Order: sequence, then structure tokens, then C-alpha cells
Amino acid sequence: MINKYVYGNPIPTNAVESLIEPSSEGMQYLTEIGHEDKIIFNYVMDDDDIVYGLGEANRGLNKRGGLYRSFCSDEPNQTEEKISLYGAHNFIVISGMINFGVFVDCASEVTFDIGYTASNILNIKPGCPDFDIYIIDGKTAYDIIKQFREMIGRSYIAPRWAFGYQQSRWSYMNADEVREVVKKHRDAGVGLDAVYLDIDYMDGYKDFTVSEERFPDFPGFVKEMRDQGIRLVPIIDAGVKIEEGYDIYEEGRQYQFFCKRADGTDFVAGVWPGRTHFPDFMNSNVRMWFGSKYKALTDCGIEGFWNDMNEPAMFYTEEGISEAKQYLESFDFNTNDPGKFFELNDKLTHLSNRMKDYESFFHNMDGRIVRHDQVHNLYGANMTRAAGEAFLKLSPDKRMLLFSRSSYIGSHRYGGIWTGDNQSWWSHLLLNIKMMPSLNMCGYIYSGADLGGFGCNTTRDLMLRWLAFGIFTPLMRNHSALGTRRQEAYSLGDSEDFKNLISIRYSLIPYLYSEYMKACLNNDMLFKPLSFEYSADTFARNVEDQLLVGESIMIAPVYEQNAQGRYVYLPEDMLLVVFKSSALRRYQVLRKGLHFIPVAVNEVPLFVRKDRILPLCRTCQCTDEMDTSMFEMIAYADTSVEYRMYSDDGVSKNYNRPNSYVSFAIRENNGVLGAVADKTIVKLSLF
Ligand code: MIG
Repeated sequence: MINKYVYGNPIPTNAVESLIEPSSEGMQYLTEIGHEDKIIFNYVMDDDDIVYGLGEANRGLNKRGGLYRSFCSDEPNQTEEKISLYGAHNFIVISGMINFGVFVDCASEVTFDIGYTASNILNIKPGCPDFDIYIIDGKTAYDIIKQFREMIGRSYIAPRWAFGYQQSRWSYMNADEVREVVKKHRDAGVGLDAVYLDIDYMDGYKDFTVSEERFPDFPGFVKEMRDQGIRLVPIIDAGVKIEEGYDIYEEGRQYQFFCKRADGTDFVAGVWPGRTHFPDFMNSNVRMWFGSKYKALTDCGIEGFWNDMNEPAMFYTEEGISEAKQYLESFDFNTNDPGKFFELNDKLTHLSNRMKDYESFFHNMDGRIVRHDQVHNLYGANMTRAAGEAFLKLSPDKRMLLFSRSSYIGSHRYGGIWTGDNQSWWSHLLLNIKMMPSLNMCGYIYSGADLGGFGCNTTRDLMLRWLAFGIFTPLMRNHSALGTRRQEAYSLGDSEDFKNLISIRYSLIPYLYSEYMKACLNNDMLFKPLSFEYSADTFARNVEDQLLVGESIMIAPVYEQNAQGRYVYLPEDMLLVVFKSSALRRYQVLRKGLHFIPVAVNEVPLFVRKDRILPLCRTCQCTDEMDTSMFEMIAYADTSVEYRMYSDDGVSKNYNRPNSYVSFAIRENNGVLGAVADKTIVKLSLF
């Protein structure tokens, strides 16, 4: 049951797909305090209430105790006290004796104080008086989330090849470097499906261009890679370089497609290409125009993109620089006021992503002129929408890979997200684990973090542990920043362990892809907290570092340096499978309760649930080579059970074909349990 309440005159956000009439009833659960443009929604939480949601946000699965501000931010230093990251996902679920969900559909910033100021008080503060608020009633958090997901519409569906292992690094400068990366993976026997092209593939960081010098005969190169089972995935930045003769710039100016200052001139910010204009993605003509430009690359054979810098991120503006200059000029070097030193620092080091700059340019939302800060959170989402809508036309029958850095709920229908510039820190591996279910709650299913960490120098053990978790995330991409230590699977000493870990991913793809597809098609989650399935188990309720992945397995990743294993809580009897490689495994049936599980740094544990089946295919070097005619079945059952696997060609869009499911079953025949499947079963490991 969903109730919608309208405040003021909200700017359409495109978040909600269902038609929901405003409710005539009074609002349940939340009390309004404040008035007019300072509305605060208030709720008194029970001591035991858990608050789920907020998608891409800091801290744990349970958001209690924290302060969060939805304001899409380019935040490369994600320390624990940061309250804004790249996405704005204003959906929370309060779960306890009373269960309800709240979605604040508001184009401007929104603050959630979830027991930060006072431990039992939840305060939600929209940053403007114009917004819709939805209250969702349901028996459980899980049920509320499913209602919410249905309301916001089906999540973007990625092609199956995007479940292969992917390698990225900011600094692959030319075709030869990319060739070398591919060759080294292949030589080491490490599976690989995609290599990312970061900003250096472009000519002068100009969107939709390819440097002739560094990538001569780009279509030929794309094909050469494709023949080796590799897709190239280029980056597209939000800002358009100001350069006479550059068609995107010229057209954008001519059609008035860039964001404008108050005086009607095109707004300028310094980003990678130098002086740039920002396309006004809030305008439908601009979306159509910018979207159509991806064709320059799809015509070369490109099948996937990542959209970056779309918060939008700005290094500086001319206005900011001249303010800083003026400040410096009038700075009194003879001051005895130590406060001046901090002021000086502040004035000179906060030139990027300034609020003042966000308040100084405007969008033309199909006739309605809106200042940027009022719709800030929608900008990146509309860049994703521009690409997503274009792909419907450019590639009507074939799925494209698309994910973005910035997002607002609604963009989950057009693309996935990655979680931006994390660091090679153990704490960010844990954050990655805890964030996955929250992202799923908000509709982002095709998602993942930069494995190994983007900033800082990674270490071999951190990389191995992070990959061991990344094996389960739809986007399994190793990405790192320019200037950091190399972290490709062959760059951190003996590559054998990396090869083995990645081989596990490839044999899990049919299962992961199947569960991913079911999650998308049924508005469900791929990563679930234990309590969503074991609701009567009070201990399971607070477990945050173990997750259910699809219907058959539970994972418990190791995320601590030097750990020789970890404690794992089993909410029921399960089958532990420890993988050393796709083929090398050890098994142990474990009883419900707490166990210490030894896990070496080159191993991956998973737990097959009771009366569930895990199908595995033979590992391979890329999804092109994946053999889905033969399977191994791992099952923990003493009765007849079945697993229905979603299985299609992985690229076409005809998702609901009746023959999209194949069955794997354990059936009793004359008192003996055996495998019965639509596919060849080469081995049954039944426990
Ligand atoms: O200012 O394109 O988050 O993944 O490698 C940095 C360079 C711009 C930020 C992205 C990161 C990417 C980097 N970009």
C-alpha cells in the first residue's frame, strides 16, 4: 500500500513510473514539524528499529546513528565522516514492530538525520518546499522494498558479457598498451571480457572523439579486440570542451544546448579538457542530441560505456578563481590573527565543486528555467537517461552496457552505477560489501565498486580478498587511478592465485546471471540481508557482513588484513564450499550457529543453502567461450528440490520468452536421490 503526498510544486524527477494519485488521507507515521519552506518530517524510532536504504551511502546496512545528505558529490576521499557520495537515493525503510518505507522524491538536496542528533529521532529535511513524499506500508522491510521497486520501474538489464571479468586503469594511453594488458591476461590464463578506456583514448578529452595518434584505425582495433573475446568500454565525461570547430561544441552553442549563467551566456567550468560547457541534460532535446552522439562510437563496434564526472564535477570556475585572486590581493601578510591562516587555506583549496558555482547556472527544463542547485541531483541521472534512451534507438534489439558515476533513483531504469573513487583500504572493501544490498533496494542491480581500490597503492592480500568478494558483484571490474601501483591480475606477484580466483567467477556466471535477471525481472534484490529470508531469527537480524546472493547461496567475505578466516553465523544448516579454483574445492556440512571458517588469502568460501541447488559451468577465458550445455550441480538436500535457471542469449531484449528457464532438479527415484536436468550434468555433488 503506497500513499503519495505532494508538497508545493515539485519539479518532475522521472523517478516513479507507476501512476499514483495523491492520497486524501492524513500522513501516517511521520509528523511534520516546521512549516512552509522548512518542513521537517519526524519519527520516533524504537530502540530496536533498523533503518535500511539510502543506496550509495556511507556507513552500514543499518543507517542508524548517522547523518546523510543526498547531494551528488565528486568525493574521492570517502572517509567515514563523509555524508554525501555520488548518488542521491532518498529511499529508507524503518523496520521493527512497525514497518514502513519513505521515498522523498525531491530534485534538490535532502538530509536524513537517522538518530545522529538524538538517538531515537529520525528527521528528514528536504532542501526545498517542492517535493513528493511516498509512504509505503507493508508487513516486512523486504515486502516494502519490492513495492517500492515496482513503483520506480524495472531496473536496467546488462548484457551477459558484462558479467565477465573486466580490467580498467586510468592511464592505458594507447592501443599497444591495451593490447599488452589483454595479452598478459591471456598469457597468464586469467579470464577477461572487457578493457576500459579512460579519458586518454580521446583527442584532447573531447567527448565522442578518439585520438588518431594513439588509437589509429579505431574500428579495426575494436574488432581486433573483439576477435580475442574482449570488449572495449570507453568513458564519456559530462563536460564538452570549448574548442572552435569541434562539432559537439559548435552544435551545442548553435542550438543553445549548454547550461547558462543568469546573463544568458554559456556557463564555463574547468574540467579535464580545460574550459568546458555542460550539456543541459534536463532538457529533452539536449538528451536526444547528446544521446545520438554515442553513435560515433557504437559505429566503431563499441557495445558499452561508463559516464563520468556527471555530478557534475568541476575543478574550478573563472568566478571562483577571480574571487580567490581578489582575496589574495587583499590579504594582509602582517596579520596577527591565526584565524586568517585557516581562512586563506579555505579560500584557496575549495575551488572545486563549489556550492556558489552550482547556484550560478541554469537549466531549461523544456521551457521551465531552473537554477542548477534546485535540480542538482538529477543531472547525472539525466545524462544516463540521455544515453539509455539513445540506445533504444541505436540498438533496439541488442543490450548495451551502461553505467554512471552520479545517479538519482529513476536512472536505474537506464543504466547501472559504479561507486566512484574509493581507496585501497580494507574499510572500503567492507563498505563495498555493506553497500550492495542498499543499492539493490534502490533499483541499482548492475553495480560494483573499483575492486582493489581506485586511489592509493593496493597490496596483494587486499586485492585478493577484494576480488574474492567481487566474484559475486555483477560489475566485477578492477580499476585504479593514474599514479598508483599497478594492480592488474598479473601485476602483484605470482598470477596463479588471481587466475584461480577469476576462474571461479566464470563458472559461477550462469548462476549469477540467472539470479541477476530474476532480480531485475521481478523487482527483487540480488544481494539480500540475511533477515530478509530468516525473519524469525533475531541474531540474523543484525548481521551485516554476510549476504544472501540469489536464492541458493550465502556469502561471508573476509575483509580484514591478516585474517586467517572468519566467524560466520549460519541461520540454518548449510553446505560450506571453499573454492581454491573453479575445480578445486572442499566441502563441509555445517550446523546452524556460529563457526570459525578458515579461509586462506587465495580461497573463496560460499554456503549453499539447505534444499537449494548451485549450478556451475566449466570455467573459461571469456564469456564467448562459456559452455552452457554442461553443468555440475552442487546441492544440499535430502528431498526433491529444483532450481530454475534463467538462461538466454545474453544480448537480445526479449526477456520473457517461455523457454528462458531451464530446470535443475534433485528427484527421488526408488529411494535414491539423483540429478534430473534440462542440461547435461557432468557431476552431482549432493550432500
Ligand atoms: O577526475 O577519468 O571516478 O574512475 O578513472 C578524475 C579519470 C576523473 C574519475 C572517475 C575515475 C576515472 C577518473 N575520473
